[in-house]
Amino acid sequence: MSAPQADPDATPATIHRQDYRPPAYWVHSVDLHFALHPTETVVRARLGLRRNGGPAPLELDGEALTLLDASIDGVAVEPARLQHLPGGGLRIDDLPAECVLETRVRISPEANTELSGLYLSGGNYFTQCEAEGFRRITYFPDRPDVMSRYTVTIEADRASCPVLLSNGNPAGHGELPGGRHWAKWEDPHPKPSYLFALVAGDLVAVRDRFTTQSGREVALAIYVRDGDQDACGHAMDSLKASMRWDEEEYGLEYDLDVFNIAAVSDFNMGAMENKGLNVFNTKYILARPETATDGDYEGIETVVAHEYFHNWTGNRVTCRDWFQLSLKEGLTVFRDQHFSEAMGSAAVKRLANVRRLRAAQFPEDAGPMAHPVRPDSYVEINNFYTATVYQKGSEVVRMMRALIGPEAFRRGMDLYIQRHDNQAVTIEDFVAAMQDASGTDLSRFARWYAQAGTPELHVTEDFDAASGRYTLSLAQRTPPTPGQPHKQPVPIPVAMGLLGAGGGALPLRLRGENAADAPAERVLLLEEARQDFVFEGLPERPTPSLLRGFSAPVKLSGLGQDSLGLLAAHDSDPFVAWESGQQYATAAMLRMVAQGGEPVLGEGLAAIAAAALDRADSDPAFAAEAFALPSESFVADQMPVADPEAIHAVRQSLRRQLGIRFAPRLAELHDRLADPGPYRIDGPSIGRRALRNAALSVLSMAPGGDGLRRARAQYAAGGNMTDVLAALRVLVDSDDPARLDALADFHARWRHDPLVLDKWFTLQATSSRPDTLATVQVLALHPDFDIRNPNRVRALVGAFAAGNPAQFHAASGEGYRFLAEMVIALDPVNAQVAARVVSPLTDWKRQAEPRAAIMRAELERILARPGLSKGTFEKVSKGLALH
Ligand code: B3K
Ligand code: ZN
Repeated sequence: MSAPQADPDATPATIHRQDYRPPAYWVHSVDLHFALHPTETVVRARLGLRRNGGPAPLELDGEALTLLDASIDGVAVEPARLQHLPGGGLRIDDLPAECVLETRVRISPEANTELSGLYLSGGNYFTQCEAEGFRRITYFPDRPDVMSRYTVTIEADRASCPVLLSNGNPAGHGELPGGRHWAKWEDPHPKPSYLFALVAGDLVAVRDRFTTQSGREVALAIYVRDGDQDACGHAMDSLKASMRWDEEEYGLEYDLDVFNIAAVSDFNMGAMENKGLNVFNTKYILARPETATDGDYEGIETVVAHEYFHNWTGNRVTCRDWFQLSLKEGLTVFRDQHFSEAMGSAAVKRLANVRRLRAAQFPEDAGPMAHPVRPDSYVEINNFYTATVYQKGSEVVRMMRALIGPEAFRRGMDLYIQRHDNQAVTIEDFVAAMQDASGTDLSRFARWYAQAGTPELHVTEDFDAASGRYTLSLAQRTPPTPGQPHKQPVPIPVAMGLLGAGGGALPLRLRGENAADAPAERVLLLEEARQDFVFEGLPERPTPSLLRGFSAPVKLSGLGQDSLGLLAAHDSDPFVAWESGQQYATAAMLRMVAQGGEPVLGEGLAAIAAAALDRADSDPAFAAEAFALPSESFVADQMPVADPEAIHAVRQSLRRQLGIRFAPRLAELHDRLADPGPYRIDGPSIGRRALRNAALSVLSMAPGGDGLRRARAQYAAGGNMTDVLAALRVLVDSDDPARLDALADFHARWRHDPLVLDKWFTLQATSSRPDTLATVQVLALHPDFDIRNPNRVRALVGAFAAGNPAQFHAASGEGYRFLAEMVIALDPVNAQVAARVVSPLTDWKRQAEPRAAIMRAELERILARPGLSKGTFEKVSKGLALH
C-alpha cells in the first residue's frame, strides 16, 4: 500500500492558533508492540478509539511509514477504505463511535537521520517524539490534546539489545526463541504521544534510590554506554536535588516506581522529558573534572532539573496545542532557574540568565522571526522552541510571581494543578489559576503573552532641590514586529531604589505617603505608556537604581554615564551594579565605534574594571562577570546597522589596554586564585576559576607580558577541563607558535571523547584570529566532522555563525557562503538542525551593504533548493520577508 507523496515544492501551509478544533476521536488506550530491527522494525499499534461528538472521519498522522495491514475490532480493513492523505497520514470514514483500530507498519530506524521518531545511534535505539515525531513511529492523532494510557511491549535481539525501556513502570519480561527477548512497560498516567519514549540497546545503568515525602520508593537509573558510568554522579545528584526541591517548594512528588534517564550522543536538542524515561543528550549527563567545564556542570544541573520539573508542568498538566508551548516551557524554565538560584549564588546565576536572554531573545524579538510568547501561527512547530517561548516565557512567569507575591503564586500553582491534572490546557487556564488564587486582575498582564517585541523603557528625571521633590518619569514603547504594527502598553514591574551621591540608599516616600515607613526599595508598576512617580523628602539629587534583579525583560535607556558609573560602583543590587557597568561600557564602545580612530580606555571604564577587581575576594564570580566587557554581539545589537569588524577592533583594543593597565593585579589574581586542592564543583570554587581565567585572558592580551607563558603552563599542567580550555582559548586566539602543538595535543588526547572533541571544534570556530574562516572551512572536511551528529554541527557551524560575529560577517561574504552551503548539505539530512543553524543569515537587515545583499543572495540560494524542508523554508522565507 503506497501513499501519495505531497508535492515537494508546494508552499508549506501555515497553521493558525485560531483554527484549533477538538479532535474528532479520543484515543483512551494505546497498546504498542515493537519488533526491533535496524532497517525493518515492525510496530503494531492497537488504539482504543472513542468518538468525541457527532460522526466524523478519523484522521491519523503518519510520516515515513510503510503500512502492512489494518483491522477494526479484529476485522481486516480493505485497503480501499484507507484514504492516504498528502504528507503521509490516513483517513478512515464511517467508524463506529467506539472501536479498536489496529495497524502494523514497518519503519527503518537506520535510515532515520532526522533523529525524530525511532532512530539508531551507535547501534542503540532511541526515540524523540516532541513535537511531531510519534507519527514517524505509527499512525496516530499526533497532537498533544489526545491523551492515552500506554502499554508497550518491546522485542529485540538479546545480545545486541540487553536493555529494553519505555515509559511508566516495568510490567514483565521474558525470553523468546532465536536469541530474542521482550519487556513490557505500563504507564498508568494518560499522556500525549509526544511524551512516548523507547530506548533499547547495549547500555549500562548507574543506579540510586529516592524516597518521596509520602514514602514512595523510586528506583533511579541513568543508562549510558559502558565506560561512562563514572561520569554520571553529578547528573544523579542533580536529579535527587530537584526531586527534593519540587516537594519542598511546590509539594509536588514523583508519581511512578522508576525514573529512568538514557543518554545519547546523537540528539537534536538538550534533553526530553518523556514520562518516566527522560532521554538526554550526553552533553547534559556526562561530566568528569578532566572532561567537563564548570559551565557543563552547571548545564547538567539545570537541564536535569528542567526535565524532572516537566513531570508536573508539562506531563501531568500538558498543552492543548503547540501554540501553548510556553505553558510548559516558560513555566518550567522559571522553575529550573529558581532551583538553580537556590542551589548556588542566586545573584550570579541571575546575571548569567539575563545575559543569555539578551544574547538570544532580544535579537529574536527584533528580527524577522519575532513572535509572541504564545505565537499566533507557525509553519514548522520545531522552529518555535525559541528563546522567546522559553526564556521570555520564564520572565513573564517571574514577573507574575513578583506582582502577586510568592505565597499567592504558590496557591496559584496548587490551584492550576488541582484543576487541570491529566488535562491538556491553555495559557489562559494558567493565568486564570493565578488570578483566582491571588485576587489580582491579570487581564492586562496577559498582554505579555500576546505581544511580540522587547518593550523599551525610557527614564527622565526632574529634581526640585528647594522642595526635595524628585519626579521619575517612565515611558514605554514596544517597536513594531512582523504582523503586529501597533503595540499596547504592558504592565512593567520596576523594582527600584534611589542612591545619594555617596552611593547610600535614600528613603522612598511617594507623594502622599507617611515619612515613617519609607522603604529603601520598592516596586513601581508602569501600566500606561507614560507615568510619573513623585518622591518627596529627598535631601539631595538622587540617582535611580531601576529594574533591580532585572524585574522585567525590557531595555532601559535614559541614564547618563555619571549615573551608570555611580550605580556600577555602589548599588546594593548586584544586577543593577553589573548592568550599569555593562551599559557604561556599551555606550563608551559605541562612541568609539562611531568615532573611529584608536580606541582609548577612559578613566570611567578603568574605574569600573578596578571596582570589579576589588570584589575579587568577597565575590569572585561577580567580579569575573563585572570585569568582562559586553560581548561583541551585545554591542552590535544596540546599533541600527552593525559594524562587526569595528566592534571587534574596539573590544580587542580595550582588552589589550585593560591587560596593560591591570597587569600586576591580574597576574597576582592568576597566581593566588589557583585551586587550593582537588577540583570542587561548588559556587566559590567555580567563581574563583572564572575570575582567574578572566584575568589570564585579559593579561595575555598585553604585549610583552607573561600571559602567554602562563597559558602554556596552565595548559600543560592539565588538571580540570575548565582551566585547560581557558588556557587553550588564550593560545588559540594568539599568534603563539605553541598553539598548533597544543591543538594537536588536545586532539590526540581526546579524539575518542565526542563531547571533548566538540570543544576542540568550537575553540577554533570562535577564535578571534583573522584566519578563522579558512580554519573552519578546513575543519568542515576533517574526518572527525560528521554532519549527521547535531552536537558536532553545532560545535563547528553553529559556534562559528552565531558565536564569531567578526569572522562570520567577514567583508568577503565567505562566511555567509560557508553557512549557506552547510545548510544546503544539512537540510536533507536533518532539517530541524538545518533550520536552527541558518538563523544568523537571516539578520541581514542590521548589516550594511554590500554584506546585506550577499546575505540575501545566500538566502535566495537556499530557498531555491528543490525539496527544501518546511522548517528551513519558514526561517529563510521569513528572513527574506517573503512569507
Ligand atoms: N521539550 C523538549 C524540547 C523538544 C524540542 C522539539 N523540537 C525539551 C525541553 O524543553 O525540556
Ligand atoms: Zn522544557
